[in-house]
Amino acid sequence: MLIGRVAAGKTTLTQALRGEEIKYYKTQYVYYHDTVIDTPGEYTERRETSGALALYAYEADVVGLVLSANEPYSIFSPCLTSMVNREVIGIVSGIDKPDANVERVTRWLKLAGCKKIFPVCAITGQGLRELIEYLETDEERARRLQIEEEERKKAEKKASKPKTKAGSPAKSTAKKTAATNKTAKSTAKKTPTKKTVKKEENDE
Ligand SMILES: Nc1nc2c(ncn2[C@@H]2O[C@H](COP(=O)(O)OP(=O)(O)O)[C@@H](O)[C@H]2O)c(=O)[nH]1
Ligand SMILES: [Mg+2]
Repeated sequence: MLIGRVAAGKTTLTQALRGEEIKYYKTQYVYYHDTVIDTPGEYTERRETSGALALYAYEADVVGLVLSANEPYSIFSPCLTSMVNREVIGIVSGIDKPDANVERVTRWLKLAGCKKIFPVCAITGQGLRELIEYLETDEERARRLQIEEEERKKAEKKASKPKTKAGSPAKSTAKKTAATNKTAKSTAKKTPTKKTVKKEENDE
């Protein structure tokens, strides 16, 4: 379950983790996807609703505190994780931002009590693999590796196929590029994380 203030990057990260097209969507309520629970930033920010997140946290295996790399301050209070009876990890989002200060945000998440911190960029995909590998179960890992191996073999076979017709190298290159894109997309789609990030919080 992902929690964090408005615009921390929770929904974009949810889309990236699920291999979906990245597009802006304002989170209206708590969304239960198969492997990720996305929450509205207002729930974290507002005292009246932050308590509700503690209840939603019971639905998750892991809670992810999401803090953008360019935040000027942290909304997560020190030792926050001690109030959560689920594992809490830190996620530094938007590490690609020009004014990112990953080191400072990492410190804040550690101060909140997070032992594992994942710096990520949902737009470029940087750091997502580490996060997915950490959250996936053994069964999911085995399935992902199998899919990746199959995709690799397919790509190898395609690359080693002798060209039957002379000419049109541009066309053949274009085809390979499309295949590569498709492969990446399909691998991401078939590689959901199961452990979800769950939240808790509430510093009342
Ligand atoms: N540069 C950059 N922008 C991001 C990243 N993640 C999210 N954003 C942008 O930040 C804005 C808020 O993202 P969103 O996922 O809706 O935040 P949420 O309110 O926490 O769900 C959107 O305009 C996203 O495009 C990232 O990793 N890098
Ligand atoms: Mg959102």
